[in-house]
Amino acid sequence: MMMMRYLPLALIPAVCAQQHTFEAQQQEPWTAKYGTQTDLGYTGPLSYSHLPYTRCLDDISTTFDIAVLGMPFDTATSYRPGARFGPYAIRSGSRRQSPAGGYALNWMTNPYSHAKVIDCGDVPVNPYDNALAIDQMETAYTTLLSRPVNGSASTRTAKLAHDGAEHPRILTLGGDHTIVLPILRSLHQVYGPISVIHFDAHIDTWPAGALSGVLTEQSKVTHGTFFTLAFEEGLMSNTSIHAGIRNKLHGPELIEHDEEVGFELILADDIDDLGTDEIVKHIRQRIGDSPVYLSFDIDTIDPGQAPATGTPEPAGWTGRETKRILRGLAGLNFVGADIVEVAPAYDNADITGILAAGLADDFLTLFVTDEPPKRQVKQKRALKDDL
Ligand SMILES: [Mn+2]
Repeated sequence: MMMMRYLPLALIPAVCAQQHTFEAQQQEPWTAKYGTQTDLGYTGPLSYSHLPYTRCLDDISTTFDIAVLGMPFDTATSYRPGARFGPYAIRSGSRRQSPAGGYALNWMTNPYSHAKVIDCGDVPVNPYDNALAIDQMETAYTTLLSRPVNGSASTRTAKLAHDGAEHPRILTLGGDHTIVLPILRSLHQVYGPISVIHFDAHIDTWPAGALSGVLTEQSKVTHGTFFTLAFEEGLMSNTSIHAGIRNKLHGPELIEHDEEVGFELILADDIDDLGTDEIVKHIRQRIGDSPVYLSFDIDTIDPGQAPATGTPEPAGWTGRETKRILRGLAGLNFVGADIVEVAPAYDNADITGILAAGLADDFLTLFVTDEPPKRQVKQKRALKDDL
């Protein structure tokens, strides 16, 4: 492969012509000379990691184990809007990813080789009526969740749902964080109350109406109140956990409320005292064997590495630290995942979209692996000896 890269172009037709004799005469010139028309990293229609793209809401004939689904909704944000372009930005950031080149050294596996993963496109979310949009997102999620799994031989499936069936897993590309409310409503129909691992700079458990001030039924539903609403609706168990929190509050009473909503708190600063391994242990102990949903707000990451988000907070975790924590969570009973709040209008050189795509690949790997990778790290001393 590397040799071909440096082969003078003029030689390629001659070499190929020798390889293709009778067969070549039966084929069109491109195929005869160059074989398959493959997409390069920077070419082709845009889908997540160059996966097959299907409008799954219409097409009931395409089966899958894992669906990537966009929810371009951003009309319940408190500060900078723009996450409706999140699915586009994450797909664009994934252009150098592909199933063929998906082997991750730190995971020691390729998630695409374990399951049939496809890009199901975007829910055509109404941008003028939030109640309608939220119903559309729930309906779309339930539509895909109800489909039979493809059943690829080596797929690790989530434990059977309380309806006794296996269900596909959906990786959702947001959208502002409000999209989790319709997702939890849909998952509840299948799994009952579930735990949530919530990576975020903010707790997102504000009391209903705390952000909007004026209490109308719709203004309660925002990207900072959705967990409170989900808990009040009985969608979540009381064993959820936040990770990466560092927002300021009106007072400590909001943390009491956060506990009532079912969350334990891991602050961004805790990584300095506990380290990544202890954070992993905390999360695993909290979740146990429960069906668990992974919700990841890109503002978990320091704005220096992920500036393109609606409510950036300084002094967050790095991409590398976060990815290490994620690998430690392999084997938990993940029933779905999302990455939200990517708003590319505020990006520089696509860095947020590229990082979000890399994190999304880790979520896919969490769906198909049974335990954290056991990579042997060369000891410093041994490394020194080699030199
Ligand atoms: Mn959030």
